[in-house]
Amino acid sequence: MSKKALITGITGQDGSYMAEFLLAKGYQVYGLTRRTSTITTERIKHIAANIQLVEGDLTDQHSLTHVVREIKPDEVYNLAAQSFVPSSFKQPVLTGEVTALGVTRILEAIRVGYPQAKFYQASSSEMYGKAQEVPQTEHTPFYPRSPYGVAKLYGHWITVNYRESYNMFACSGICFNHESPRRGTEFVTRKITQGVARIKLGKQKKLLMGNLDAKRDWGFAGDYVEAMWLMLQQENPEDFVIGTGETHSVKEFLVEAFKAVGIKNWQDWVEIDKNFYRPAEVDLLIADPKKAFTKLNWKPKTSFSQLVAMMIKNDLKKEEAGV
Ligand code: NDP
Ligand code: GDR
Repeated sequence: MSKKALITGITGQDGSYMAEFLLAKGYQVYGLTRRTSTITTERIKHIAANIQLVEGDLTDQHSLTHVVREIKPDEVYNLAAQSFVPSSFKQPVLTGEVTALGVTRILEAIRVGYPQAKFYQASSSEMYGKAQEVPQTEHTPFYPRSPYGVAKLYGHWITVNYRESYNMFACSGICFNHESPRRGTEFVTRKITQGVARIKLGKQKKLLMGNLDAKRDWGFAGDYVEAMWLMLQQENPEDFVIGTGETHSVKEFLVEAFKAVGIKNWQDWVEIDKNFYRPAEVDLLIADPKKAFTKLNWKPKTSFSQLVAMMIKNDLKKEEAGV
């Protein structure tokens, strides 16, 4: 009998890669989607025939309990969240409801509905925020700098708590930034690759940016879903830092993207707009992924320049086709 997996956030970047990955492993894949007035299944339309969508929302306990009871999944990947840091400053309470309390709701659904399910929580390097140590390991103290980071920290600790209180197989991947051609266009990498592609094609004149000095450890989302799966295949539930161990500034990403389309004078096209600055910034993130490298035998396969090239290629193609 094939294993059953339930993915929350299946319509998002990671959810779509996770669904592809699990289908390739022979899983029956179920995806939680919420009711919206416009279609949100763009990222999974190529696999729609092979997955089953079920309706629910992280703010609605009954829907989650019902879905877990019905499916009895072997594995649950909680990838749903209000995941955009600037929106968390504008909607801090909603972010807490979804990104923090939503984790308790899905854990409760598992506890009462099917406690033998293994649970993966999408924790974030944003929990390190004003980083207390460089690079960041599983033991680095947390210091979140946004309502999003604070909400993720709650989700992280409630996962630890359910593991310790109820002996559930529940663990977290503390994932550093991971990007792809499917990244939302509001996040900095995709905003850059889309903007640069449009500039190259003469469709855009300026790219308005915020803080170019922030540094992030950027990897490819397609590589990271494998690490998430590996965590649930371990004998015991443990938390892992997932990242590349390399850091680059937003400016370096910009330079690399303009270089990829053959534009040298990138400064001529970029303008700083203070509206894209955040009330509190996370200046420097860099993972120490040694534990994942050794215990999970996982390594990222995509380099920084390969990632930029992949995203630029995709955006050039999309912009040329006018989609
Ligand atoms: P996305 O923003 O692309 O996707 C978020 C998903 O959550 C979407 O499917 C969205 O559905 C769903 N969602 C939002 N609110 C609710 C709700 N109330 N109920 C049910 N579903 C909801 O995020 P990513 O794929 O990039 O990230 C996946 C997870 O990993 C998130 O939890 C994120 O916080 C975390 N993370 C991401 C990192 C990254 O670099 N990408 C790094 C570390 C952690 P809809 O389509 O309907 O909006
Ligand atoms: P982040 O990602 O906040 O790290 O969270 P984002 O791409 O939004 O920002 C990265 C850095 O770039 C700086 N920046 C800009 N950011 C955006 N969005 N737009 C701009 O114009 C801009 N200019 C500069 C930001 O200030 C920041 O320092 C992502 C999300 O996926 C989270 O859900 C996840 O948990 C973390 O990564 C790890």
